[in-house]
Amino acid sequence: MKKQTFLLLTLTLTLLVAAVARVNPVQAQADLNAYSGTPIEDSQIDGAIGTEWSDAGSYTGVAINPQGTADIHVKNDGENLYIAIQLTADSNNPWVAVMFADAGHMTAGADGAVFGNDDLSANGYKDAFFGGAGIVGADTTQNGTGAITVDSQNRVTVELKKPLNSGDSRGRDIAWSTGNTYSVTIMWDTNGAGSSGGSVNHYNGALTAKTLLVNAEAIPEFPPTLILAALVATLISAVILKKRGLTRSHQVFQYR
Ligand SMILES: [Ca+2]
Ligand SMILES: [Ca+2]
Ligand SMILES: [Ca+2]
Repeated sequence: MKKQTFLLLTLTLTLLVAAVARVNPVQAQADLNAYSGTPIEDSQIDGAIGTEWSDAGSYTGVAINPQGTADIHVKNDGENLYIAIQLTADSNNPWVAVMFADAGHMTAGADGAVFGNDDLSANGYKDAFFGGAGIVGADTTQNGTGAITVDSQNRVTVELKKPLNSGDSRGRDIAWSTGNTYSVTIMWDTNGAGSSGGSVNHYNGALTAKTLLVNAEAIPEFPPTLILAALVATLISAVILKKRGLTRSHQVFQYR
């Protein structure tokens, strides 16, 4: 290998390492990072995940309550918080709830988003509040938009658009701001009290909460230096391969 080629390779590798380091900035670790992103229209809160979530923080296999895991997308636009949750239930009539508080059984005074609860909104969303174990009510002033769909495989999709600060203190609505981390508890139920057809009770098991960062920053972009470094590396490889190829064909010619 020529000295110049070696130097170029070294430079390229250095650039690559620097670029990769930029992709993973050191920051406070929250379970769910609600990056700053483009607003989602109310009409796209329809219980189907589309490209409206492409600039969200996306997670797979997140443990939820009382059992199972979910795929989750979260972002904010400075005015609203957006959450999408996909899980597989054991019936086609579950309810799903996000409690905007630390882990607890319907913590008194906590704000909530409830989906598909037969007592509140059988196939839809209610802005709600919790009043302690077993007590949940719909806010007098409904804020935000939500949707729930359940397919033939009991795959449940929930989408929520909720004001970061609606000003509705009676409905216990969150008053959140960007740059801060908060707790959320995600739960589901299929064995009664607003659900049916399954055996999962949200009371069972130890409840766990997730931390959620309302990030003022957008999701880090693919750095231009990384693209440049990759292009240079490809070019060098191509040149080396071409040289080797020429040498080989020359040798073959000599053996004839
Ligand atoms: Ca949607
Ligand atoms: Ca509320
Ligand atoms: Ca409200």
